[in-house]
Amino acid sequence: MDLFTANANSITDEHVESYKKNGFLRVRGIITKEEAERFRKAADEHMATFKDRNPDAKAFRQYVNTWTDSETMKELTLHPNITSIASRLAAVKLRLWHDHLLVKQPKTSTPTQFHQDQPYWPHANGSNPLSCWVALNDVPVERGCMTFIPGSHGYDDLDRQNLNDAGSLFSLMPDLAWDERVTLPLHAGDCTFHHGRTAHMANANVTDENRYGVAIIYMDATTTYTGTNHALTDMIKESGISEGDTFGGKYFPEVG
Ligand SMILES: O=C(O)CCC(=O)C(=O)O
Repeated sequence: MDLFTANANSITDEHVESYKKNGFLRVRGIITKEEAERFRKAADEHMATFKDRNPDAKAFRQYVNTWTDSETMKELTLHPNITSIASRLAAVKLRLWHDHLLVKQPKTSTPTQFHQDQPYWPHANGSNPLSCWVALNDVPVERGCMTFIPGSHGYDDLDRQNLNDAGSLFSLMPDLAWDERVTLPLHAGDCTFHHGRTAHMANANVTDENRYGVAIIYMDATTTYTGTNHALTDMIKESGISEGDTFGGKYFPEVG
């Protein structure tokens, strides 16, 4: 079921129940098309200014924590429509984990294969993390929208899966290969929310335009650092956070 909204006031208990059961929810028009276009332009500037985190990756170009480098992207990452709905869905106090701009380039990008996000994160003591994936241009199936496996957030003990390997998730949990899959195309300004353990993938971009998505990730405010290495290790250390500490400080603000 979709939510048609500009803010958290329109979200009903039914939407929350649907998110809890399936592990994802599509929200139409979480930002306006005009806002999406402004953020898309800021995304282009960002790509022209900053380095791709992993230039050898084939699935997408990735820019982590755009919000700390760009005042415009910060407006998106801390957008009240997004943080308020995230808080309502998670039903716990949240803090920002990080954002990342994910751009699939025309024709050359490969699919982002099925994976769960949470096994990638150096997190303990938080079981309600979620991502908001906002489309900054129209993202039909052919441009690389996301597909989800309903209920897969119930698998909370799987090892990290390889998002470049189509068989990785299913080698760990063969039953999931036979479950329903839900593909959710997005117009510019729409988004999907997904739980940190909901299995998801995105198709290759076979169109002539970039696919612009920004994933904004929130974690329980109680989340502690496991000490494992991550793209954000420098920011974690700079914040004075050591193994076993609760996240906090300027890079990990409470939201909602
Ligand atoms: O944008 C993509 O291709 C994948 C995004 C993703 O895996 C995520 O936001 O968790």
